[in-house]
Amino acid sequence: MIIGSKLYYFDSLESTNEYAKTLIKDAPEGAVILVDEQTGGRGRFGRQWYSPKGGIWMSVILHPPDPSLIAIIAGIAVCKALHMNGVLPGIKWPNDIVLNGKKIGGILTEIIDKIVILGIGVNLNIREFPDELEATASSVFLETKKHLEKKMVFDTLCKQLDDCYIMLKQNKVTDLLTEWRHYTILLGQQVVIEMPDKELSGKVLDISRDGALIVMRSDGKIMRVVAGVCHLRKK
Ligand code: BTX
Repeated sequence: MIIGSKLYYFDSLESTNEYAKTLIKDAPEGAVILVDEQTGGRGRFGRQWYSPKGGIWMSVILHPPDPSLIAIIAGIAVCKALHMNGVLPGIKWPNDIVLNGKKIGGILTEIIDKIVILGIGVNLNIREFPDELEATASSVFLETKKHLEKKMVFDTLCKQLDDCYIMLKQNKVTDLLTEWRHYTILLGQQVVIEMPDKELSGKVLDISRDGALIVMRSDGKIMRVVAGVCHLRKK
C-alpha cells in the first residue's frame, strides 16, 4: 500500500496539513498524519475547520502525476469507506461530504513543489457543534445514531484511498469518474456556484476528466467550472 506507508499519530496538533508541510522533504509518499483533535484546523480560503475529538483528521503526502483529481479521489474514498459501514453520504463538488443535506466531511488539497498535501476531515462521532455550524454541519453519529469505531473507519478509508490512488497512477480516469458520478449528489441538480469574481447558475451535467464541473446555464450555454463554492438551488 502507498497510503499509510508511514503513520505519524498525535493526540493534538494545530493542523495536520500544516504539520505535513514540515515533513514533505523527508516523509515517503503516502505518509499519513493522523490526530485526535486539531486546535487550528483549516478549510479552504483560510476558513476554520472545527476539529474536536471524535473526528478523523488526517493529511496524506502524495506525489501524483497530476494533482487535479486528488480531491475527487478523496471524496470517492471517504464515501466508499462510509458506505462499507452502512452509512450513505454523497459528494458535493468540489470537496464536501454530505449526509441528509448536512456537511459531515471536507477535503483540503494544497500543492507545494508538485507535492500534494491532501487533508481529509470526517465528522465521525462528534456529538455537538458550535451554534454557528449547527444548521449546516453534522456528524455520522448525529445523523445515524451509529458509533463507528474510528480506527476501523480510518483503516478502511486508507485502503479505499490507496485503491483510488493506484487507479489514478494507472490513468484509469474513466473508471474513477464513473465512481464519482455514483456518489455525487449533484448530477441533474440546479446549482449556484460562487466564484471569486462572479456567480453562475445552472444545471449540473457532468464532471470533466480534469475534475471541472460541467454546468448548463439557462440559456443553454455549457460552462466548465474549475473552482468555486457550490450551493444546491432551493426548488
Ligand atoms: P471548506 O472551506 O469547504 O469548509 C469550511 C467551512 O465549513 C467553514 O467556514 C465552516 O462554515 C464549515 N465548517 C467548519 N468546520 C466544520 C466541520 N467540522 N464540519 C462541517 N462544516 C464545518 C473544507 O473546507 C475542508 C476541510 C478540511 C479539513 C481537514 S482536517 C485534516 C486537515 N488539516 C486541516 O487543517 N484541514 C484538513
